[in-house]
Amino acid sequence: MIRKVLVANRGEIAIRVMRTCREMGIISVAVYSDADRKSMHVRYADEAYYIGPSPSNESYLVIDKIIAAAKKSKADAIHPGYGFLSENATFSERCKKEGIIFIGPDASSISTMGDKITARITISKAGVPVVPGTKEPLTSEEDAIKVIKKIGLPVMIKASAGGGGKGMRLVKNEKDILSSYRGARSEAKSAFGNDAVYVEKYIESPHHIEFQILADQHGNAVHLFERECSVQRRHQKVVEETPSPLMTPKVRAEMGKHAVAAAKACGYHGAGTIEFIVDDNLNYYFLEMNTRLQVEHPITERVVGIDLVREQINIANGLKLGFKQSDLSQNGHAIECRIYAEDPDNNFMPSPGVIQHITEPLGFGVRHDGYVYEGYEIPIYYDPLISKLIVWGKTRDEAIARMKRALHSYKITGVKTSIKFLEKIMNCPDFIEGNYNTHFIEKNKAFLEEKEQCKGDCKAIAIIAAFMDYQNRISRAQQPVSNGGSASNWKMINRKKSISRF
Ligand code: MV4
Repeated sequence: MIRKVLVANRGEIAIRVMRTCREMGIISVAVYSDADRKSMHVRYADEAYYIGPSPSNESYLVIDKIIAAAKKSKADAIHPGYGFLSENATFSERCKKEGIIFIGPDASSISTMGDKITARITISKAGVPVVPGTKEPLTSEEDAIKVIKKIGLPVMIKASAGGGGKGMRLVKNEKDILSSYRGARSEAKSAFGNDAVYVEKYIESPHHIEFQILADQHGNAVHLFERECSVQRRHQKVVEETPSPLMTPKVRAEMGKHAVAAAKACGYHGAGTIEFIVDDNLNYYFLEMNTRLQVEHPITERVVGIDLVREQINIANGLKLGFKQSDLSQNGHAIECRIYAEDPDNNFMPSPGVIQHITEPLGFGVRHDGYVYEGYEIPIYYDPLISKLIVWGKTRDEAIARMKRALHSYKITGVKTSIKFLEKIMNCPDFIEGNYNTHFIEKNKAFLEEKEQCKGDCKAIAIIAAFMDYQNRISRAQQPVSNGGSASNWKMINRKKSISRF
């Protein structure tokens, strides 16, 4: 049984994994780069090991360094989090070879799903609908023209080694076929070292809906329903919710079955996600599978009532799933907002820097998965995600109201954040009506990018007010405490007040 886990990650996800470890009585081990010496995940862990310079290709991505830290710490398992080595088949294989449990799927599942053409073939054999298109790489320029004309424009040319929007080309006109084919191939070659590309019919205005699955090592698999992830900006998710406003019980059950079939088709075990694109008529097609825990997993945890990291660890321990599909249901509604250190008024430029002040949102139905603290400097080297704000409500309307309340009370100074932008999304009529697809942000650009009226003077006044507040706090903190050793002045004052008031 796993008793010590090395978390090969940083930031909020490293802490999120360690929290569950602590609940399970498992010792947690952090690894950290130069930039992360003062990171919260290092403080939270029971032990921490230095793994090198700040750039991730010299630390968090170096398999040998992670393995060396695992051996030194005598960890018996590694949790990869998301990103970094989480979907690296070589890493999964290496852990196995070293006698360390990889908390995730086998190398073969990762490879099958990592190659998008192989994934399409495997998935469609299992009876899951895939986007109409090719199941082989394009072989030549002539082949590209022939195949694309047969499928019919518009199409997307995609890199087989790609995913998440990298190495994709939308082709609308016949005259653009060759340049798009060449562009996609060379982009794929330089990004992935593999220039295999394939073609899919272009689905106009799709929804991105994904299904969470869990599969044990004994052939049992269930789905934990869907997440609606259509609110995206440049292939970066911004808001996720579950249930999807688009979904019906019938389609949900059908897609869930297909998601489970997809997982079984690649011999999967662990937590995974099947992504679908869905059109307005609820036709759905497999897009890709993510063979890791996802950023947005907490909304599923909240609505289904299952700790996904605990399940990952149990599965890695060789335990059978402790529940059947019929035991699972969706309770209420959950929404996640991703808070980035980015400037929405300046094309979402990353805004690294020192956190001067943070007031985290709290209260009923609110979960805040973060890692920053006052005085912490957000490094330039990694993803600028500061935290994830997750709320629950009995209904979607209640969840939206709660998210607005939580965003309103969330204060961060020192770096620019996406909080104001997220508040605008929560106030956007299309979002409130659940009437949106992957074009939501583009379609509502004017509404979402409207600058605040309060600039100039108002901004100056806000700065003065903040400074006065700061001074006030410092002078209060420095006042000597002297109450003659009896009950505190505060209590006496309040007692008098309360007598006069009530
Ligand atoms: C598509 C598509 C339309 N038709 N494939 C973007 C990310 C990658 N996972 C696949 N993506 C898309 N593939 C076909 N055949 C539209 C997108 C797409 C998209 C998908 C999900 C969420 C946001 C998106 C934004 C633009 C394009």
